[in-house]
Amino acid sequence: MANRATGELARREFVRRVIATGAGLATANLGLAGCGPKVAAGAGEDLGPIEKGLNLYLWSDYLADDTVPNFEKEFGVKVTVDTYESNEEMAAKLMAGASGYDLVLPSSYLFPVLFSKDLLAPLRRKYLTNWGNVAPLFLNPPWDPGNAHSVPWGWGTTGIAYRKDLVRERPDSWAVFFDERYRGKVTMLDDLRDVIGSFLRLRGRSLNSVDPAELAAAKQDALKAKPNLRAYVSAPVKAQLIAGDVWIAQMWSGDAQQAIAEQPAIEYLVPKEGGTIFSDALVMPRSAPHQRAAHEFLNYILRPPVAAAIADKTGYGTPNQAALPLTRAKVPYPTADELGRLEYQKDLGQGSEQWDRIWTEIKAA
Ligand code: SPD
Repeated sequence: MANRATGELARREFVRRVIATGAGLATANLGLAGCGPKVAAGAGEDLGPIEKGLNLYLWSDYLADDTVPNFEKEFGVKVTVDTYESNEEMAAKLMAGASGYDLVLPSSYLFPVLFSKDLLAPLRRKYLTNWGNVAPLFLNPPWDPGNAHSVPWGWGTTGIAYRKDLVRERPDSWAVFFDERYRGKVTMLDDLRDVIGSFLRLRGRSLNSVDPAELAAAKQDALKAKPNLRAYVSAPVKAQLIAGDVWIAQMWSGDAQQAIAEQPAIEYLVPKEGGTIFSDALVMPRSAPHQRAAHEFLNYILRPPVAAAIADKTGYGTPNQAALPLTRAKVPYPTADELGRLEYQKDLGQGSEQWDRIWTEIKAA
């Protein structure tokens, strides 16, 4: 199935582009002031014996095939996995009171919202004996001081994947979505932050802008692109790109690498105007019913071979320093300088309503 050699080449190209584009987590301006957690790392009593079940709520296509089966076998725990396609879908479910989940996997910009609703339990570091494998870049991030509530899972970028056998010119600008030659053959992510954010970047604006005029312009751009789009679609676009039904797709880097592994004619790039860099991390809701099993799972994914297998299967960068030499692609971490043209998504605060309204209008048009 996967063409490993070509996949590795494409990954190196991805890394080269991240490196050519891409500020350390600790220095990134994430707009998180006043949004921090209320409890310090390691707080809480002992968790007791491991439970028999574990309920995960994760982004789709973000596991290696053997991650869950091997954990179930070793720990005698039955794991259920529900998946989602966007941070907003997951947050809506948690905020509506979904209570059975033990671990969920938000991107960094969602942390202030989850903290503001007091949804996250502090982690007991004493159960995380493999914590020392986390790369320094992912320690003490601004969105979770002291990593008190999260274990980093993966990082990546938002860019463009395209079929180089079907598209003559390299689509290295977000403006490609205006090109009528590709009508019906292009898709954008079903994700308001990435769609509106990319048109803000096209005009040289921050992808976290809450300026009404800048957002109005981004909306107009999105409406201009919409007639060309086959759909707003996230992870499921992989199959359409592999089949050649879609030629150009806004995609997350790892999902693009998964498609490249199946179809070597696909290439991934970060547009010249720049784009998103994201970091996703596992967190435990306060309502988690299986907290000891959750900690065992967190410690398990901190094992280098487990983290390496996840990175290799999913195409996302691993925050696990000890796993890096075990991965086929050995994706190095971006430096502060390299991150210059990439931007972390921030919580939009009061601006969220404006973004939501614009997104609803775009989708309804
Ligand atoms: N299939 C896994 C996708 C993970 C994407 N996470 C971050 C998205 C940021 N907009």
